[in-house]
Amino acid sequence: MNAPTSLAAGIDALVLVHDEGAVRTITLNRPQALNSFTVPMHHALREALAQAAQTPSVRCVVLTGAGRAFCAGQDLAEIVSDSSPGVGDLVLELYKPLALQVRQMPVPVVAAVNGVAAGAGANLALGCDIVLAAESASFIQAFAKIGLVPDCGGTWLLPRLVGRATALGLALTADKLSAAQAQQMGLIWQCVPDAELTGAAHALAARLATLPTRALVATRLAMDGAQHLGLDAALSEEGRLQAALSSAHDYQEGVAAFLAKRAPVFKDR
Ligand code: T3D
Repeated sequence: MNAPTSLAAGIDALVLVHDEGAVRTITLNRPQALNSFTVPMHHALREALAQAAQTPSVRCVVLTGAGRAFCAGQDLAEIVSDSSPGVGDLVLELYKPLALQVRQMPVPVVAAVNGVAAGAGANLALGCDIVLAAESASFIQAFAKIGLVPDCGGTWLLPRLVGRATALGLALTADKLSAAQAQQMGLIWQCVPDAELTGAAHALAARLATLPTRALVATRLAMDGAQHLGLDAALSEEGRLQAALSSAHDYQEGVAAFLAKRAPVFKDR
């Protein structure tokens, strides 16, 4: 893979963007502070995600961190500075829209967790569609240590990923969880050897990029939406989605390719 290229003047040091084929890799880039979030880094990441969403050639995004960490959550030095907007405003005005933006991306998002993911950094990763982590990576719901509740979607995500008992265990103890433990409890998709993380994440993303993007994203949205529905309503929603998807190119192509015993070429986004 080539060296990442910067996104744009003004925000270039904080988030790096690199395209390889249809896969866009977005790298959080404040390694000196373990890629913890400042207000400018929030803006840079949100802009990078928006640009990926608007670029038709991008069919999958990989989110990772520079250096030895994925992301250590909120920059705690910034929060105590005079210019900080305050904790409540930060969460509502920055973490909430970021978590929603990831969940509403029009392409799959793969987290490649290269090192420690703490606080909002952990929940940013866990909000992605598929989470791969290096063996040496770890996940910490660090909020309890500083007197906060899990944010960036943590209260919603954790019980859904691992159930109430484990979610509360993770959140109340703020214990460090290894990537292997995270995989074992179903918090993440896969833990891989450190040296293989970048290659594995890119191979997975490249594979997702060849699949019917619109159906993949509809699957994520349907599963999220079904959390609020009874079985009857979820079944109806599945029918509505299949009706909409089956009139699109990719369904016609998938069926035609199967019948012709050839590889499909999907293009809807
Ligand atoms: O505004 C709000 O607070 C609301 C929003 C909340 C969202 C949240 O994310 S709350 C949770 C915030 N994050 C944390 O509490 C995690 C704090 N960091 C740590 O507990 C540890 O750094 C780690 C467990 C993540 C890693 O430990 P270790 O031993 O590998 O590294 P280290 O030595 O602690 O950190 C290395 C450097 O990164 C160090 O700087 P230095 O001394 O080399 O100049 C450290 O201060 C800096 N760093 C790490 N995390 C943060 C940070 N600087 C600012 N903010 C951080 N979150």
